Amino acid sequence: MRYAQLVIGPAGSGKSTYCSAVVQHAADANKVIEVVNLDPAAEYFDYEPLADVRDLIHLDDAMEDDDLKFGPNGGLVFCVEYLVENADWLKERLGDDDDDYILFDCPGQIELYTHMTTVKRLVELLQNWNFNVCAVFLVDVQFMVDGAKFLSGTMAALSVMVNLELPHVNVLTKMDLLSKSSRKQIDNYLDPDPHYLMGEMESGSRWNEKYRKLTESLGRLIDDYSLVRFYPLNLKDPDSLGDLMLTVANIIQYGEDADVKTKDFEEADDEAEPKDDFNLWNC
Ligand SMILES: Nc1nc2c(ncn2[C@@H]2O[C@H](COP(=O)(O)OP(=O)(O)OP(=O)(O)O)[C@@H](O)[C@H]2O)c(=O)[nH]1
Ligand SMILES: [Mg+2]
Repeated sequence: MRYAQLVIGPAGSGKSTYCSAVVQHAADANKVIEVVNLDPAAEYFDYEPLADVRDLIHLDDAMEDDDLKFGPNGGLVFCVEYLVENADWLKERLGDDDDDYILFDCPGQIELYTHMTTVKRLVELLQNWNFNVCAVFLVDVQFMVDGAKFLSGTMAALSVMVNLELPHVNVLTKMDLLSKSSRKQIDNYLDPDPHYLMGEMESGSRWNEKYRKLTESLGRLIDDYSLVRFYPLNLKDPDSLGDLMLTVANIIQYGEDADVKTKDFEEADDEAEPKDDFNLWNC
């Protein structure tokens, strides 16, 4: 079996930063996790990619082509479709190692995940290549700090879950940026009480006044069926990332039947305790 996280979410939600942090966290535990950059418009990330879609197609190729004449958004969708049409390119770069663990750092265009089918087709390819895939949907917590925004972020997460039909973890990123009072507010949402959310939304916009019952029903639906939960991630706290990695590992069954890959570090001390391969994250 092979293991994969499909790292998705809106623009700037922290996908590439998350991938780097996971690679580092794994390396600290003497494990190897690779990252594939699937963002044809990526300008900066600080991991060394196993494969980079820009070697196949770059957003500029789609925008500067005299026949295609795409703008940035259509161009990005075209690039992802082009990748799926040329899946052999990706397959070759992924190799055929058993038990490897790969993060796919995806573009930040939300419609790719909420209702388009291209990413779903990509996932099916990965599954055909023997990958156990978990979607990790990242949302910047700063856009979730009030009842209406939280509900709207929750609905976006739900659309992605319904569209991709994958095992799925929702993550609130950049928790380190929250003030104490905002953190308290988010804590209230994380253990969702629709009445609390509704209370928050009472005052204010015309939308809330006009569609209060609709909002109330949505809040109750999500709560009654435990449809969407968010995991708060603070990258400044190693335990926070460690706990999330364990959750994902359980979902994709990483480590249950695998000889987990370890780096070929030199043995510094003959007396050192042998490493337990199944103690995935030493956390
Ligand atoms: N303080 C803080 N900043 C973060 C965190 N994660 C990401 N950032 C910052 O947020 C910005 C966007 O992060 P990226 O990792 O590039 O986000 P992305 O989702 O890959 O962005 P796109 O690929 O453009 O959609 C960068 O300036 C990061 O340094 C975090 O956990 N804490
Ligand atoms: Mg990125």
